[in-house]
Order: sequence, then C-alpha cells, then structure tokens
Amino acid sequence: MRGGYNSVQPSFVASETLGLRPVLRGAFRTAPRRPRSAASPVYQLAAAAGGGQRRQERPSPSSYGKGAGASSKKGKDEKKTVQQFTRGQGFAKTASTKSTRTLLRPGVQSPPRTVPSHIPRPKYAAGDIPARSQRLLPRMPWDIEVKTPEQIERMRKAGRIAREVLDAACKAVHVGMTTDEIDAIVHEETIRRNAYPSPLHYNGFPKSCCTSINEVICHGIPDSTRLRDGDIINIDVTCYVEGVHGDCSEMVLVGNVDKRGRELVRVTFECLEKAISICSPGAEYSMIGAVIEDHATQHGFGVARDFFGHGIGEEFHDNPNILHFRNREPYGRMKVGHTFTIEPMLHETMNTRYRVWSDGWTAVTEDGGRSAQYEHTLLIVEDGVEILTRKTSDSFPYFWETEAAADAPRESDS
Ligand SMILES: [Co+2]
Repeated sequence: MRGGYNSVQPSFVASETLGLRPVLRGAFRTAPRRPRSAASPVYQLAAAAGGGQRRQERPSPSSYGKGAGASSKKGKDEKKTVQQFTRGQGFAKTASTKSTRTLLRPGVQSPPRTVPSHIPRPKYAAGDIPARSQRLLPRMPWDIEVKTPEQIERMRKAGRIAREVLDAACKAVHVGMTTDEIDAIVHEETIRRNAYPSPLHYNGFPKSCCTSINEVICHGIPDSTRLRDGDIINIDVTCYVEGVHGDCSEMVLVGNVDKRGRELVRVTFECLEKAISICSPGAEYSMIGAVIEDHATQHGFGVARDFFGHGIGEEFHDNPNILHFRNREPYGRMKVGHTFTIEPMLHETMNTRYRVWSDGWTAVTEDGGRSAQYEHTLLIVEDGVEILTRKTSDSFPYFWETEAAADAPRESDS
C-alpha cells in the first residue's frame, strides 16, 4: 500500500511558499505543470478519495493546446507529443495497442472484512476521520522523524509480519482465483498474527490489501475479478503491529506471461534493488529517482510520476516523499534511524499518464499498457540500509530464481 494524500500536501505547501519549484529533467515529460487549483475537478476527486499520492492532476489529451502554453512553442511541442502517442508513432513502444489482452473492468466487491476487537488498530480505522487529519501541524518536507531504538524494534517486527503475510498471499496465486480470495488470505494471515491490515478503512479504502493487475498501476481494490493466464499482479500488504506500520509489495506471474511482461516485472525489481543500493547515511533522497529512471528508461519503460514512496512508522504515510523519477526536491539526506519505503511503478511504455476509476482508487495506465511495482520498507543504519521487509528462506521466490534452478544443468549432464 502506498499513496495517501496526506503526506504530500505539506511538502507542496512548503515548496510553493519557498519558491522551490520542482525542476524536472525527465526526457519524456509531456504534461505541462500547472498551478494547483482546489477548484479543479480532478483535485477534488483526489481530495475526496484521499488516495494516491497524486503529485498534480494532468490534463487529458483532448485538453492539450487549450490550456496552459497553448499559444507558445512549448504548447505546440506538447501537442505533437500527444499525437505521437495517440497515433502509435515515434518513441513509445506500442505493445499495448498490438496486444489482444482485454482490459480490466471493475468486479463486485464483498463487504469489508472485520478485525477482532482485541487487535490494536490505527486511529483512522474507526472510519470517521480522514487519515491525514491525525497530523497536527504541517512540516517542512525535509523534517524527517528519527526513530528511537524502541520504535525501530517495533518496525522490525511490523516489517517481518508484513513479509510473512505477503508471502502467504503470493504463494496462493493461481489462474481462476479472484482478487477477493487474495484479500481474504491477507486478512486472515494478518489478524492471525495479532496485526491490523493497514489499508482497511484508510481514507475509506474498503479492503485489507491492494491487488493491481496488468494495466492497474496501484491501489486496485480486491473484488470478484478472476486472474487469467498471462496476467501480472501486484499484491501490496501493509501491517500495523504494536503501533507502527510495515509495508511491502511484490509481483506475481499468473500462468504463462509473455516476454515483455516478464521483462517489465524483472526490470522493476532491479530498479528497486539499485535504488536500495545507494541508501546510506548522508545520501540524498532525491538521488533515488535518478537511479530508477535511468534503469527503467534503458529498457523502454516509463516511471510513474504521480505515486510516491513515503516515510513510515507510527504514521502510514509520512515525510519524506520518495520520488521515483529524476528530481531535485528538497527532501534532505538520509540519517540513521530514518524509515521509509521505495516502491517504483514502471509502465510498459514511455507514456506515464494515468486515469483513476470512478471508485476513486484504482489507477490505470492511460494507454492500457501494463504496469509493475515492487516495494520494501527500509531503515537507515550506520553502515548502510536494513531492509525491514526482506525475504526469508521460506519466502515466495522471484520467478527468475525458479527458472534459473530449472535451467541449471543436472548432475547427469555434466
Ligand atoms: Co507504501
């Protein structure tokens, strides 16, 4: 689970007040930056849903050339870029337009699951207050909580439990299963460990985990949708244990997935791995995005620009924001005791625009191309970084590990 509108707002307030406008150098940036407007319908939707760390609304292709910069040369360039996308010309891989895969539609949701009363729950779980109102004062984006040794011990436990629950869900995945069945497993495994499934009632989210299939970028709601042969699915699990959250997500291949889909999944994992490798005391948070964007772009994959990683601890979503694309945001440097997530979402094409379904949560790629994501919760320690949601020897293996084992020469061959 990631997103959560709450933690992005103070940063925006701060950066706008200080005149620190984000400087974006992404080669494929296509949408004009527009000032935030509370009157914008998309903004209102985001605020009402409280979901998705949405950096900024994007105009639909039809609105290009009518809004900001229409009369300038820049406006013309943007118009041209949109035409390239819509006509399937130019730099973007057009896998999605060639695919025979049918796009997803919302299924039927079962009622929210209940959590036994003896399990401690976050304040927002009562459902009557938005999660973001729990913070009393907005903070500067570089104001990041340093966890105490006692908090860190609880974070370790929450991370371990989230990992165990995620593993149980991943192992169960098979063709024909519904995402609601995945949610049931996540829910049962979580409460069995005396933990609370953090997504449940978080700003109104109705289920205990997120299940995002194919073109769903993130925040897919488990429902009656059945997994089909060839699907890729992200399962995102967050557990609230002894007052802190642990957050991780992972991709699973359903049946036989085509080559490009497997490449997307594997490259997304590599992006997370490379990003983690630069984490250590003193490293700048803004460097994470460069590492991820460079690796993704080399493979022709775009990086989602509107959903962030986040600080985590007693709050589900806290400072700092972790941007997964090149940026120079003033989010400060890593210090021993910081805990945060990295959770890159890659698009199958370089078109990183998205839409949100009318449920207010499900974010899908605009062009129908697939999207993949991996996530870990991390702790900065003296000599680098500790992955709090790391795999164990019992964990669900990565598909390339399974394949390597199957391909390895048997003893009789050698
Ligand atoms: Co997260």
